[in-house]
Amino acid sequence: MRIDIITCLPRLLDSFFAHSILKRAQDAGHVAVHAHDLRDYSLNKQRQIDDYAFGGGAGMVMTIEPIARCIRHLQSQRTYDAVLYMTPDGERFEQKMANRLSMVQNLIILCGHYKGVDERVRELFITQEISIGDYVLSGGELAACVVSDAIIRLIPGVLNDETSALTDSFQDNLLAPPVYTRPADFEGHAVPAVLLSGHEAHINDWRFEQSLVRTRQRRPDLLP
Ligand code: 6GU
Repeated sequence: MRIDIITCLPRLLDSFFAHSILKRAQDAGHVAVHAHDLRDYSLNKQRQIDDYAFGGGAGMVMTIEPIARCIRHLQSQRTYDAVLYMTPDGERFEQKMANRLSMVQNLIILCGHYKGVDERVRELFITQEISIGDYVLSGGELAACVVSDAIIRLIPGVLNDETSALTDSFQDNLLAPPVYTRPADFEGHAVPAVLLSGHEAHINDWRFEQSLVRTRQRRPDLLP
């Protein structure tokens, strides 16, 4: 998979992709992430990428030309399966969407800033608008990182058995069960005995039951 992220703050993305699973996924060739500085596509001497809103009002609007030039440049190199725009008024990002996006080949993610992008960008270039929740971030970069992370870890081969995505919360619309490691007793607080029993069927039953309990308590909206 290839992910091209269009942003006016490319350096903001660097450290996020330079560690842990996301770094290993890139090193192993499962995914290539490229950040593109929108200002490089401005024809303006000041490398300007925003302007005052027609009709007045506070806040700058990101202009269409640099975005169009960047997206068209990328699209001249390869075919993209989706062009995502990160925006608080987009469709809410959920695991189902991550699963679907993890199967595509080439992805563009456009990060918004200021009062957003000229509406014509959305009409002409964007195939899907995504929000990561009902709160407002200063820019789409963090949201692009969130979406990329959720997608990349689902690419076959990125996770090993130990980190398998199959046992994640939400993968079966249930929250994950509690987990424990050594010591078996911490200051009188013992690990549930069933986990030390070595009885795999009992352990699986217990985990499923705990998933149900946890989901009922914390996220009853996930249950049918
Ligand atoms: Cl995708 N962008 C911004 N700026 N704020 C958000 C968001 C995205 N999703 C939730 N809040």
